[in-house]
Amino acid sequence: METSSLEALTALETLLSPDEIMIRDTARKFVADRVLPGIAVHFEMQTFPDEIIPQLGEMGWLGAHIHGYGCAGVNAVAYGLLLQELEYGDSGLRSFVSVQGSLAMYAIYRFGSEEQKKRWLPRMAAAQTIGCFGLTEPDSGSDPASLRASARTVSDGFLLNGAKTWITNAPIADLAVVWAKLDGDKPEDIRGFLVERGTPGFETAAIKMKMSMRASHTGEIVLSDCLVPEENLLAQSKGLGAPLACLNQARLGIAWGAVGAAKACFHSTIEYSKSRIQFGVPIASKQLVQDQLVDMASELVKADLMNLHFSRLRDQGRLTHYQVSMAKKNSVGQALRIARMARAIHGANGISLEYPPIRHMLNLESVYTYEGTNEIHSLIIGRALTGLDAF
Ligand code: TGC
Ligand code: FAD
Repeated sequence: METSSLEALTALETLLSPDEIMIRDTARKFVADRVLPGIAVHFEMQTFPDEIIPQLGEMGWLGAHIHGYGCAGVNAVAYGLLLQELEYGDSGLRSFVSVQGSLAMYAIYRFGSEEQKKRWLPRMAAAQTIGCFGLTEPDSGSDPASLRASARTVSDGFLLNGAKTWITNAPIADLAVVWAKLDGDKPEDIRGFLVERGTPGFETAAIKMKMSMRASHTGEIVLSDCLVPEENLLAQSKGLGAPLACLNQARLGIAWGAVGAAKACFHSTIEYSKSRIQFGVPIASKQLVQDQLVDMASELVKADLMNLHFSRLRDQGRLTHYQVSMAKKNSVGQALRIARMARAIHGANGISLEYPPIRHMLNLESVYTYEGTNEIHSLIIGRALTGLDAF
């Protein structure tokens, strides 16, 4: 009987260039060889595979969508395909690459001086400097306009005070992009600052006891009279629009990435349901199981096509931030549904790290919340559709 793989069903390759396919396949092999064999143990032990960080730099995957300054300058589709393959491995790995490239490096690329770009971007692309992006605070999550971190102009620079929490890579970062209000308390006063590890008054601490994103460094940043030199201000960043512009970059990558996590769950479910015998036949021969497989496959095809279309628009400079919200919300919401269905079809084995669904399902709970929660993206799209602010 003729059967079809998910890839054959989507036929995405018919819409990709040879370069895009090459990047995807290279990342796929890397994940199969270097990530999948050990990732479940990392998740269980709550460690990140730090040994692959230099390799991510050697492959040219850090800030891969940035042009110049030692970065690869690939298009939005190739970047998305790369992130999808990485998240097929684990959301923690894609998070590492997103935060380094789409948030920390992009903030410098977009809002930094020529000197700052030349100083930091080549090192960050090569994984010699690890960055993080500090926007969220204990009392300021979905509403970043309310952030309280402050910067005060002093004779030799800026004095930073405040706290950031739930910051990916903070515990290992050499350089933190910190968003704080400069000499005022209004959203328009928000500016980006580069805070180097070792600066007195800059401390980080790891957040433990996570049941999601266990293979990822997550932490807090505390700033206590932290003196940042004048040359470390991202001078072009003014107001809340600056960090939100960085989020536009990362959110599209997350849309692609979440589909990778869901594909890993789907592939495992196809294999498992064909080999698991109950009532004398494979459970895949049951209509209720097939209906779920079809549901999963259809959503994966739709998500790939939406992400591809929106990424082509980005490459043409025509993508809006509410389209980005739609892609993020759709991909992550469907990925989480698919991971939960996959977990259930694996039965009791579905709760074991021997199989990928439970790990992806738990990770996707974070992805559902970060970079704008599922609800916040509804409100962004709703405002675009109606012109009415429901925040
Ligand atoms: P609002 O009045 O809508 O906007 C304020 C100003 O910003 C402009 N703007 C944008 N600019 C660029 N891109 C966007 N997406 C933008 N959205 C808005 C807007 O035009 C305005 O500019 P101006 O010049 O007129 O002042 O602001 P609001 O206060 O009503 O709130 C907007 C809202 C809720 C959409 C926004 O605050 C939001 O997106 N909240 C969610 C917060 C969030 O996503 N945090 C993420 C933290 S980083 C993270 O999670 C990293 S996880 C990484 C990983 O591990 O992978
Ligand atoms: P809240 O904003 O308190 O939201 C709680 C609930 O209320 C949510 O369900 C939300 O949708 C709902 N809600 C809020 N406002 C409304 C409204 N107006 N209408 C309806 N419902 C609403 N942040 C960074 O800055 N940098 C990072 O690198 C980073 N990495 C992260 C890594 C992980 C693993 C996690 C879990 C988070 C990370 N974050 C990071 C933080 C993340 O961006 C925030 O958690 C997110 O923005 C939501 O904020 P909150 O957790 O404070 O939730």
